[in-house]
Amino acid sequence: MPASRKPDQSAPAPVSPTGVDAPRPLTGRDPRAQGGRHLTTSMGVRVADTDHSLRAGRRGPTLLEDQHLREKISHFDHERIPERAVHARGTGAHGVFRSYGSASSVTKADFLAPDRQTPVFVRFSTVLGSRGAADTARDVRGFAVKFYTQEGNWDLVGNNMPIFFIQDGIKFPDLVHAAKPQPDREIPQAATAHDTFWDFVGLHTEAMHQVIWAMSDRGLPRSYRTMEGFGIHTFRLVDAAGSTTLAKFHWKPAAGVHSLLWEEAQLTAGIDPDFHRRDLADAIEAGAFPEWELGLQLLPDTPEETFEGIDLLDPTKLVPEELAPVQLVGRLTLDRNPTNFFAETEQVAFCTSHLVPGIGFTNDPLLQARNFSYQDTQLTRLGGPNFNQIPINRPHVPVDDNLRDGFGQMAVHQGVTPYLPNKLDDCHPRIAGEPEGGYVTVPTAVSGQKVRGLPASFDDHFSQARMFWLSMTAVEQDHIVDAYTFELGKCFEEQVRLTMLGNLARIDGKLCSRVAAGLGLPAPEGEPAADVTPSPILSQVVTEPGPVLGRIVGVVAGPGADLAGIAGLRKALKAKGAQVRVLAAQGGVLGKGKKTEIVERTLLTTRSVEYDAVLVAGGTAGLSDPRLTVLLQEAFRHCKILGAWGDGVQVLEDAGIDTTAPGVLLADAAGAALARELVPALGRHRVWERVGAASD
Ligand code: HDE
Repeated sequence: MPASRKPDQSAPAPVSPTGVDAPRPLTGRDPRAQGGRHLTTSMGVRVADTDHSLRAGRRGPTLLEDQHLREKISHFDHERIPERAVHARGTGAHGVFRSYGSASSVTKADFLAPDRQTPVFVRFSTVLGSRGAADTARDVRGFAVKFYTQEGNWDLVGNNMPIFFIQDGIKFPDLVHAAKPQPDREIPQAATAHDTFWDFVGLHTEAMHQVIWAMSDRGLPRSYRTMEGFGIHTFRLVDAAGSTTLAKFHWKPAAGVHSLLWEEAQLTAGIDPDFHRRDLADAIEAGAFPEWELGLQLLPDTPEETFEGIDLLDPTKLVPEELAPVQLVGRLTLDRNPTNFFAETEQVAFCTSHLVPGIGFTNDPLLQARNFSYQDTQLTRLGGPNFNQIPINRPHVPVDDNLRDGFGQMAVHQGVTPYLPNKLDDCHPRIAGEPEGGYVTVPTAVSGQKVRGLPASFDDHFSQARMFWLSMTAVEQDHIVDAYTFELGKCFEEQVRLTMLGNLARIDGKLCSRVAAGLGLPAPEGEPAADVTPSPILSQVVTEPGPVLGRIVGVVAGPGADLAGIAGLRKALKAKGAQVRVLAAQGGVLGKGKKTEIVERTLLTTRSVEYDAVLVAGGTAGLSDPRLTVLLQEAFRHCKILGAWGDGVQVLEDAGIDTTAPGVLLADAAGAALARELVPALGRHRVWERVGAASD
């Protein structure tokens, strides 16, 4: 018998990237995978040498009988699985969903009853890039949540935008073929800025609403923690008495909804392609647990399935929150990083068809196609029909499914009756009626001719795109104009640009003429929809300071820096959930009296994009470095808070920063007064006053 594994006391404690004490646990490992103290073959035979293959003489050929060599190489050869066809690049976390109970009046779903706590696994993703792509590409983000409820798993597979590019799932392969890298040279990676994407969406005007969202700041989230999430489709909720209500699902982030600037996103793609992945993991490790509230827009289940003239089956339309407020029903907290990326984040399989009692589908033609696709895609991606037995996919309730055999079967089933009905095993497993928690589809009337086509109410492709445009503030409109101009400027085919300009003219004349001017093309005439009411809630610009949870404040320090001041600032910010990161010319530890500070970034390893605000500590005067000048100027140009105390002000001035500009905080010392100014300023996210918005 192999001796049980004991912690190696002599090994140095592993250092976590956030400085949090997180020693690797040596207990709790699966004895079937990491059991004993010795290296073994997969058959459990101890290995005597893993560095030399078995050879006929030291200068001779390698022998086929070397089982350890063949197994080691062969397993390695098959270590990769196909990446997801879309949403290949992503990252995940474990957490818990706590229900407020406020949804009990509209759904019998047990996990939404009062005081329920449900474990969850969440995966965030970009859509277009492959597994190794950069996190900050302009793109839609996936927001997929697996709820391990007491009634089985429910997967809410959503995005960070409330609508989609197409109305019927049959077009999804066309959309993705057009948006992915072009098939001849396989470029560009993770970007819509190319001819085939704009060719397709230009000709499919139903995409206009989703495209303007993607061209807005929503396409560049600051962090996964600062994204909203949406289930997009309308679902049908059913209560214990059988009454139904239509509903749209929303996730509201506790950290507010914030984005990067385009230049920041581009720089970040080079400086830290893992920016969002790292941000999520670091926040969880540091105890700044990301949170969202789940909300419902509740809509009467009428035979027309419309609300205020909006067709609820059309996934290119949203219901403005001003018309149907989001009612909060629970809180999601992400509090645990995965232990193994492959086993958990890569192998998690979300399927829109995974439902629990109390939640049902509508006939949204996009949702109906998804219900086929997600189950189907896992068969190749995860190598067969038993992917639900992979630990991350398993429900946390007993399973008895009568499904048998197949690739990767993990269970050793007993008995001879994997069929129903049977008498040989007393009709086991039993069918559960509704009172016993069986999933019963809500009876809904269906009638109509068998046709390929959509209702006429799906024909309006422009009014909500216009609503979105009109709901943006001037600075957000500027960003949208820049994004269209950049993306269409990357297209080579003039007809692609002209078609799109024709579409923009139908959204808004000013938007069209500004983009046309940037492209050096004439602006076509169009007739934008009349009587469109803006929905101001769609704007991300905050007028009142929001929370600063998880925000990063970079503090530039030199050998003589005021370390007591830095420590005080850290304490004040930590109380609000924000973090201080010290950066200096060289790495190591700064020391002054009894105070020390670890340098987490040097001017060589950092850029301004890593910070929400940058301060220069007192006692740093004299620090002069072209990289520091770039860092401070970039932070200023990106409308971030800058600040300094004591002689640190000199460093800002030396870098050419206008210290009288809005959002530049100056203080004599890093006392409470500075923190009092800094926190609300951070909570406003950006100092937009620094840029004169052009669209007014
Ligand atoms: Fe997906 N989508 N999708 N999608 N989707 C996949 O499933 C598909 C759509 C979304 O983190 C795939 O497991 C079709 C809308 C997310 O693992 C695939 C259609 C929304 C994720 C697939 C859509 C999404 C996926 C690829 C049109 C927002 C990542 C791998 C009918 C509500 C989940 C996989 C994760 C992944 C198909 C449209 C969100 C191929 C056919 C609308 C967040 O099955």
